[in-house]
Amino acid sequence: MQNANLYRLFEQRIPNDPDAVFLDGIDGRQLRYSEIPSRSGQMLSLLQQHGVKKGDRVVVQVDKSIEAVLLYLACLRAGAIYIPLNTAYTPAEVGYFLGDATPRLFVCTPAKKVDLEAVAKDRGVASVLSLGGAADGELIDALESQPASNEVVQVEADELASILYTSGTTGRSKGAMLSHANLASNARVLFNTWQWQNDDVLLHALPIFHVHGLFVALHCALLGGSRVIFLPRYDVATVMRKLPEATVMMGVPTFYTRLLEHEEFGRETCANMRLFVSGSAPLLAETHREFEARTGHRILERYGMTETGMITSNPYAGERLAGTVGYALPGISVRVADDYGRALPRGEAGVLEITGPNVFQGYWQMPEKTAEEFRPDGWFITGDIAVMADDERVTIVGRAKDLIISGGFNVYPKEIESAIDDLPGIKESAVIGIPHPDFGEGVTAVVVPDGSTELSEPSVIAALKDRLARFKQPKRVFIVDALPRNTMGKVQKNILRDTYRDIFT
Ligand code: MLC
Ligand code: AMP
Repeated sequence: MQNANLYRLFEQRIPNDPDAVFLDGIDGRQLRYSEIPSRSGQMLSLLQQHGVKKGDRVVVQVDKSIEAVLLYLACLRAGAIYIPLNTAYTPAEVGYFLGDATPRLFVCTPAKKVDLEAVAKDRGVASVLSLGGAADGELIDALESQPASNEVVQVEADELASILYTSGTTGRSKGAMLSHANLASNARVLFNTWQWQNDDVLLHALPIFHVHGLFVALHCALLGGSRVIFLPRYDVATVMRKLPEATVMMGVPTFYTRLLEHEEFGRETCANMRLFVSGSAPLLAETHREFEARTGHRILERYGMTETGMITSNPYAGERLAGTVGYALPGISVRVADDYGRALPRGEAGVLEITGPNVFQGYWQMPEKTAEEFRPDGWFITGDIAVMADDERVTIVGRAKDLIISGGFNVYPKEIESAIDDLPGIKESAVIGIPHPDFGEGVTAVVVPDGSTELSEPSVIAALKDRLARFKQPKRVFIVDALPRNTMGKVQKNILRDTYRDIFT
């Protein structure tokens, strides 16, 4: 029987050249392709020593490092389910994920080990190990003495490779279950659509706890046997310095607006570049145009989400149209539908729905939530509002879901409102996204006091510090007497967005 393990696909693509570099860190550390089987095999032995078996969850909140990628590959090989968490999450937030995922093993950074071990113990997690971005921690110490296992556990196509948590409109995060086949199909389709070349060099500055940096970027590189310039984070000066060595970069729109702000950025920096890809948030048409004027490159915008991986892409060879997200990727079907899942005529705005081999297996232990997001005919409801042109080109024009995207990170207003409403002195709150020159949208809270204590903008922000990850915290807080409501009593967020529209510009 064929083994559908995604690792098998990567293994087949390891270049023959024993010196070919996979991950090339700026700290001088490297991982060669020829080392992947043995190094991930050592990691696999370590996982097995900690009792990790097929189907077990492994939750990981670590800085970006070569070892973090090996840990991902080892989980695939073990048939375990890899669950990466945003490094910005507070211990309170991590506690929720540990309780929900009930992992066999939790891996965290050395600096947070003491705090997080207590959280993990509370949630009944058996093993906790530390791994640092500078390749320190218990996991590194233990790794060197491990024999390299050569096992690649047999899995079926629909068995789970990963769970990625994505917040929900109710404020509770949901774990999107992704199978080996989901990930493999999307990797293949992107590799082909973007015409990946043998000598491509990928500049990787994205975090590796989300679809974009972990799956889209790394999977394309693994299929191409490509060198990856592996930056610990996005820092515009380092990106400027390394871009001339690269041929491909993938980023959120903030990556591109920050480059454009850099005076020296221009044609020379991009002399070797073949492809710039943008996604995770809308790229302004004016950014697209300004980028082309400065560099001669038309950024290729694509659209996707955690539950599905990539859905549409502007064409590699055809016209990359600013403000649009292109066409459904091969093998994926999209429709713009009304509230009942009936396809609307071309040119009309409606909810984008999709089917395809990339669509996830449902939310972890939330069958009702899963059922709510699918039509009876099996199409997944993205919650994005789109228009389809006569030639089937898709433009995202809005969101049916109450969601803010800040610098490519999703923030669900409901979760922030609940945290604010729990603070003393607050009667109610409304959280909105306001246009922000750097982050695209800036999280903004409008708060009504209950009069029991003195409230101020800094006091509200300070009170949220330990409750919410930094990127979710409001950049501005406004104290008002009452929120605008319609006759049904619903808060009119559009009025608030209008009132505060210029605060960041
Ligand atoms: C950091 N901060 C943010 C933030 N990132 N605040 C709001 N939104 C963000 N995205 C906080 C910092 O903690 C800091 O707080 C302050 O804002 C300024 O930080 P900075 O130094 O300017 O931020 P930086 O570290 O440079 O990070 C910005 C960024 C980063 C844009 C480079 O957020 C990033 O890498 N984003 C990529 C997200 C991503 O990969 N998304 C893909 C999701 S997958 P303080 O208090 O210290 O001042 C997906 C599906 C798909 O959506 O289609 O791809
Ligand atoms: P996430 O849940 O983090 O995977 O975020 C997915 C959401 O990001 C989508 O549902 C869209 O709202 C948004 N998104 C991703 N790519 C784009 C894009 N190119 N243009 C507009 N929105 C996008």
